[in-house]
Amino acid sequence: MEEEEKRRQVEALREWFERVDSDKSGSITALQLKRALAVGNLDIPLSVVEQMIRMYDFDRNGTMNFQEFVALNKFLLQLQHAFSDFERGRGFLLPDDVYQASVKIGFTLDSPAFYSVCESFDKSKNGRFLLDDFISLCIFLQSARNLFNSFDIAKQGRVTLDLNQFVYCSEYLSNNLV
Ligand SMILES: [Ca+2]
Repeated sequence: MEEEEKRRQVEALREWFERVDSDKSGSITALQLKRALAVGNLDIPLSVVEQMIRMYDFDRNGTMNFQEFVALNKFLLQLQHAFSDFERGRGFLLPDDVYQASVKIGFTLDSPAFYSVCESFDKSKNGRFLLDDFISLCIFLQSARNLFNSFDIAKQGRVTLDLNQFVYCSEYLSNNLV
């Protein structure tokens, strides 16, 4: 039964993927993905969609094949569930909910760092985070974490950067800001 359910989900994903892949190239571009998300009422800036693709572009060809898309979708579902757990029927999260939801996903930032990042993703500057704001924020946190881990080879939760590396990181992360 569970197998059957899984198979159906993959099939539905495959159908979605093929619709998004409008030129039938077997992979989807950032622009195609952005448009498809917009159809689902998610207004995600192109820079963030590009980052989503970079995070799961395992073969590094700049686009998303079905397998890569399945991995990305898994992460997006996790974000969606965390969002639903804390939106309490309002359709948006307040900064404290965003904090709790992000802890649930596994981000463990101290409050000052967290609230400062939070502020930059509050598009409408009213302290309300819609699902697309929340996704953009989490994509930023996740790519910051990936970047950090790539330097934290000894896994000590701490990195030493020289100026070149620092400039590289700043550049890399500022591309992910909305
Ligand atoms: Ca790819």
